Amino acid sequence: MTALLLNRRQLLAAGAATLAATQLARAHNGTVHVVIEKLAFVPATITVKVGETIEWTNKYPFAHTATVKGGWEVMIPPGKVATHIVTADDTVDYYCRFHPNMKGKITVSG
Ligand SMILES: [Cu+2]
Repeated sequence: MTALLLNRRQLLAAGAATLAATQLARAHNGTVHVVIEKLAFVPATITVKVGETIEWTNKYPFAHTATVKGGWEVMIPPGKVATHIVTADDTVDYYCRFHPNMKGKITVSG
């Protein structure tokens, strides 16, 4: 049983390494900019490619987040920029944990 679990872990680790290498190969340093304006993500809907960077700029004196339910979360402090590197499974809806009416949508293409 333990050995089986270990093997599964090793398999998962190998898979993750392969995925990381694939993403690295496909990365093309593109950056997609989203600005937080008046409690909204602008633009609210973006289309991105695997390996690109999404960069949120928060010009306001409130902290915001880009939160994917059951997934990742990026904290965007006041006056700061925060980033997330796009992975293949990032076709998601996201919102701000502090202001749930702030909503955005990411579509991964290609
Ligand atoms: Cu917010």
